[in-house]
Amino acid sequence: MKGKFIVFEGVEGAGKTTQMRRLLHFIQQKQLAEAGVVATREPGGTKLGKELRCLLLETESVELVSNRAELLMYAADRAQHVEAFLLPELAKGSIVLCDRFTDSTVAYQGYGRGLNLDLIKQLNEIATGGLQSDLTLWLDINVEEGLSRVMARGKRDRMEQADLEFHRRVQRGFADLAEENRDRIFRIDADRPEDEVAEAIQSIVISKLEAWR
Ligand code: T5A
Repeated sequence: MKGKFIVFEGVEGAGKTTQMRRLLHFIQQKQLAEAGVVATREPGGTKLGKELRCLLLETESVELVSNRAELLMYAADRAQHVEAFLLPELAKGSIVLCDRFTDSTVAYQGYGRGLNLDLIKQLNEIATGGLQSDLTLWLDINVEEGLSRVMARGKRDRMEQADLEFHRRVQRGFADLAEENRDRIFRIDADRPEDEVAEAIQSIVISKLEAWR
């Protein structure tokens, strides 16, 4: 089996990081990945990406980041991530788990910020060179519930501080993407206890891994 690319998507506080970590351990424990499994994220999956992540998410930027500058910074992070990390890992045959990818740009910069969706699709194509996920797990949660989890954790970053209507538009973006890409995007009800969400994800991943063999 050649490498497989599994992406976690969803609004703030949906549980992506928590569930990606759990899936990583599950795949390792059950020895489901012959050539290994790795976890990464966007923004921030490379050295350059870490620098961009700080610039994108810090709340005390030297100046207001414009919507188009923000879009291009996420694209630059992705282009570097694809070339320096994702493609080499997939070429080795690894299962690559990734916290956010192209659908986040459509949802946040397209639906959230209101930038042109066709332009974003073209930019995603340039940044990825055509790389798409084999499976995207959309952790679907009520926006208010997700934000309240984030708030309970403490300090919020620049994106998390955006108003509620912004996050609702982002949520609509993920819902539309799931509708348009039924073969690739699987919806998970993330408004449940952590263990239940983990079991739902494991069962989808196991059946996908069998189908890919
Ligand atoms: N972005 C990103 C764009 O705008 N465009 C892009 O193209 C890309 C790639 C990334 C930001 O960048 C934006 C989107 C984001 O705003 P980030 O810090 O990576 O920043 O943001 P998130 O990915 O949203 O990370 P969060 O940590 O905010 O959310 P997660 O990862 O979904 O949630 P997680 O797992 O950290 O859990 C949050 C809290 O909830 C608890 C956890 O313990 C934690 O405290 N929790 C649960 N509580 C109850 N029940 C459950 N089932 C729970 N699961 C987790």
